[in-house]
Amino acid sequence: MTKKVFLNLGKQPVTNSYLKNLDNLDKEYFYNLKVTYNDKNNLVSLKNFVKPTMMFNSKYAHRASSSKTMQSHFKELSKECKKKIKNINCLEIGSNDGVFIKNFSKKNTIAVEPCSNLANLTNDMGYITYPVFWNQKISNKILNKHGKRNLIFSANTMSHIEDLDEVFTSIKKLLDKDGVFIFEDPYILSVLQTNSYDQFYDEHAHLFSYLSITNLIKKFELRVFDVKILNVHGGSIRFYICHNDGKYKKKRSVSRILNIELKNKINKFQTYKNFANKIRRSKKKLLKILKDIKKSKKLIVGYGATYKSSTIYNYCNINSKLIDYIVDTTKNKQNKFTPGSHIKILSPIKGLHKEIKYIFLAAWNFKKEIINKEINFLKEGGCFITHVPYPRTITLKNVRKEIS
Ligand code: DWN
Repeated sequence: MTKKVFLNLGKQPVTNSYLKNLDNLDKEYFYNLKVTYNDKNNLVSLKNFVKPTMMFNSKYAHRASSSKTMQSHFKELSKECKKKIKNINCLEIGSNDGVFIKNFSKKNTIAVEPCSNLANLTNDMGYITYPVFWNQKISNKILNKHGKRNLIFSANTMSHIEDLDEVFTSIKKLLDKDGVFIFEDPYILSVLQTNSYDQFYDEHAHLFSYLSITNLIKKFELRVFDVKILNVHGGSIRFYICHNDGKYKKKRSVSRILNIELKNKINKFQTYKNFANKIRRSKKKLLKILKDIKKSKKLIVGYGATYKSSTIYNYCNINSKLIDYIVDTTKNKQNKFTPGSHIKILSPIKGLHKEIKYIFLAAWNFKKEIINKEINFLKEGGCFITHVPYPRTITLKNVRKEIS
């Protein structure tokens, strides 16, 4: 056995394909979302990959700056990088709306972002941004034009790239002798521990562990010298990578994380099968909560038209009969419909009013930020519904323990 399917999340649409209207639904694209575990390199990946241009294009909706949590997260990291590396010349792969690079000088920073609407944004901000997918061609171009980089950074992008060998081949060439490649993505162990199966969708071609990344980079003579577990996006992992002969000493965090992963058996197929069973139960429980509320004809509003929630809605067959509509602060998602599930997206100003008593926390990864912002909703008798780590309701009575 090498790659084996452990989870089948059914027919799923392209998560970024928000619909302007509900005409021509027969043209909507669907693929089978199945998740595999590879026992040769411990990597968790999708079985069927969606064509990158279908996901990442000039209509890309997600704005990384849309949460305060993420803005301060990247600001903190930029401070850490400035302490660690002298005279930074930075490259960011997948720069979105510039939430990370805006903390660095325009002179020494380069970005690569395949969604041209986002690349236009950071080019307008004064950062050279190449509007292309990351591959050896663009890497060689940067090498010839701008030289080697002593900081290569990427957040929530490595997990989006199907061909990881291509990534590490190019990083090996472009990274300065004592340079650092830092990247962070959702952590498979957090997904297993919190039953957050919605981290599986078209864009997340892979979900990483320390074990899988060390297995993947070995042959490129790269090594992980530090690793951090982060709270953001429901549990992420950040890798600090250098050349095998780079100056960085291996930190204690590395053996600590390895032990945690082995203790949690992330190298055993049975772990993934157990997870899949829990997900089937989670689906039933969530549907029961929503259907019980609907019996009393109350409105249920989704909070955040997240890409993640597309997996929940389509896997659990949730449509506008269960979730009346969704609110989201992102302007270019508003007044559109979610892919596959066809639920209308409104601005919070339009959609959040006194009559609403039930909110499904689709952006559960920002639970603390959202609950703090919407505390009056709870004070007025409102109730949040979440599925992470298990389906339940959050009221004023139990909110403290939820956000502490
Ligand atoms: O990797 C990815 C992550 C980082 O971002 C991508 N593949 C796509 C995207 O995934 P997502 O949509 O699941 O990410 P978020 O960051 O969980 O999305 C949150 C959504 O909720 C945004 O559309 C903004 C919205 N939101 C809101 O309306 N009010 C968020 C907050 C905090 C709020 O207060």
